[in-house]
Amino acid sequence: MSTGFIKVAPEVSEAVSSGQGVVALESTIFTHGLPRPRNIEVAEEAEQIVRDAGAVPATIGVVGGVPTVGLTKDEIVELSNDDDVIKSSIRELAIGAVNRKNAGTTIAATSFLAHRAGIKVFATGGLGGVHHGASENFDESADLLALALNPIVLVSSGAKAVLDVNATLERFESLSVPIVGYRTNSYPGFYVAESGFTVPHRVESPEDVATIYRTQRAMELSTAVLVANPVPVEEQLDPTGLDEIIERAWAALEEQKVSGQAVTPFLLEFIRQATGDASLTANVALYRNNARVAAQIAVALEASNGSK
Ligand code: PSU
Ligand code: MN
Repeated sequence: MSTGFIKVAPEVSEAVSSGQGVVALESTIFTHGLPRPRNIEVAEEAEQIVRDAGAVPATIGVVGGVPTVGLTKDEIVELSNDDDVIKSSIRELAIGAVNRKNAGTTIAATSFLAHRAGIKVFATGGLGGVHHGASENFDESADLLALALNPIVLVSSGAKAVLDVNATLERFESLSVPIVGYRTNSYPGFYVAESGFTVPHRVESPEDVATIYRTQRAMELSTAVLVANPVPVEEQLDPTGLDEIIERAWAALEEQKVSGQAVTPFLLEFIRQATGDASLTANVALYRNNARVAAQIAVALEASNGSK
């Protein structure tokens, strides 16, 4: 199927039209968020987890400038190994028509493309959000506005630890994007189960999420539903010393004058090195867990569709 500007893999378009559960997966996580060769393994494993839970995975990225929903294994490998791969948020999508580059799509771009392809559920690791110092440097991820404009269920483990979590939660409130804790009252802290902030609402099951999503759609709201799913406590990063590492990451960012799209990958990589890969282990663990829960929600959504 082609919608004119995006390419959708046959397996994905068939699953969407026949009412099978489908889960979108982003590609910035493996083009810019994880080191090689782990990135390819994690991308493939996430797809397998979705399949094992009875849904169809649709990894989304840009191949030679073409936004593609449902990357093949070869395309995942190509993007993962491309030294020239760019990071595409929504504003880069049409530029691909000119530069013809491969790109990893962020949560913002992936949400947009998934929704255009009729996919309702999306699993990721950690959300983009408001960076520290945003009142002066205006660094707020495009993920925020995109989640106000693209109705999709997004399963994540909270905003990335390097962000100003309080400001991020305030912005989601302003944008009318609901956040529900998945079997928790705590807003997750990405690498760790708790950020220190609470969520106003909690849900207990994939069916609860499906009901909220369907109700929002019936109301014709354009907003996403954010499902905050914490990393399992036994797999979380040891929080001892984490604050100090994050402080050092910010200092290095300022010293090296990193800005724009490079900020998030820089901070994540700094933390990985400073924790001797422990942050990577936690990142992979939470992503696996999110892929599984997202697939359960996708299946529940289609089951409730069928009974209507
Ligand atoms: N979560 C991760 N690793 C990542 C990202 C999220 O575990 O690499 C990516 C997502 O694609 C997210 C992006 O949309 O970082 C946010 O980047 P920015 O702050 O530049 O908007
Ligand atoms: Mn930014």
